[in-house]
Amino acid sequence: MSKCGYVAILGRPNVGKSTLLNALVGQPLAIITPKPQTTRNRIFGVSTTDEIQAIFLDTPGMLNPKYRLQELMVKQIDKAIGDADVLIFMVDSTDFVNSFDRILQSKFTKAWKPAVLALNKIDQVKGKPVLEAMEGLSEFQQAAEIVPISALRGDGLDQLRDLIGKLLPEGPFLYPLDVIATQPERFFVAELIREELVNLLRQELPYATAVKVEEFREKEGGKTYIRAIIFVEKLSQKGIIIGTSGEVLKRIGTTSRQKIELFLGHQVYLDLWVKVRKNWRKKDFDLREFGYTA
Ligand SMILES: Nc1nc2c(ncn2[C@@H]2O[C@H](COP(=O)(O)OP(=O)(O)OP(=O)(O)O)[C@@H](O)[C@H]2O)c(=O)[nH]1
Ligand SMILES: [Mg+2]
Repeated sequence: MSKCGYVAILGRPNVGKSTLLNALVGQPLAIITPKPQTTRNRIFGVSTTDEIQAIFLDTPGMLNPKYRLQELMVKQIDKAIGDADVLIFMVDSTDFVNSFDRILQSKFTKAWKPAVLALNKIDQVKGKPVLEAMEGLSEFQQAAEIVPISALRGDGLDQLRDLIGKLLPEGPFLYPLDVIATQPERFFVAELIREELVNLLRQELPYATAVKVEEFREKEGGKTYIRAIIFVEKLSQKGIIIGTSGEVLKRIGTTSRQKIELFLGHQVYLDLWVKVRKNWRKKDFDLREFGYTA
């Protein structure tokens, strides 16, 4: 009998959840940046082997919400916990005290589902700190096991995969063998542009930007035409993103186009615009338009 189910990856911002999703699926589906709060939606990645299909859900980092977008991010976490058959609680071994989230722990306890604790970034710490972290976390008894991993280098991932395979319920596959992603190409295109923005922009600006793909047209035998809009909250932010004589926007356009072409596997004409949408992070109407829903 085959096994199949949903596996939610949860933890504080920046612990490496998206890096793990990409490593487990073997494709760069989720965007990754050195900054916290990069992921804003649930991202589905399917991994199928002979007998086992695991549908991984990357989630936004757990935080104390201060505005509507962050509230929706926490709702994505709750939804993922509700949908999942197996939960992965990810902690950063370089800072396990601060990355072990108590509220998330209580959500795990209430969900009462099989859980694994993934102690990430072990490439950054050697020997003793890992053991200490594991001792410190031994109170997390709900975890079937604590697995030290490096999502970046791939260490411990076979052990993690085996463990998840054991915990998944029996059942038929939900997706065909060759499916890896379940979200539309438009979503990933918008995310790849946002990845460039988060990487390039400083301070608060990454958090004030959203990207919407307005047009996605495949032309016969040629390039795909994509028109995307970067939304910001203030006119001054628009100025920064465009740059003097447009050089910043040009740079964002060039690098994100290259990434999009790699992702889609063909050439793209990227038409990139910047618009102001005042306080969009606080407005349900705008949030819905940009793809952020509960
Ligand atoms: N050294 C090291 N760095 C890692 C590892 N895993 C992730 N990182 C780095 O940690 C940073 C955050 O990684 P993400 O995968 O974006 O983290 P996240 O948990 O998805 O973050 P949010 O989406 O903001 O919640 C990036 O700079 C990664 O390269 C790891 O195993 N070792
Ligand atoms: Mg992420």
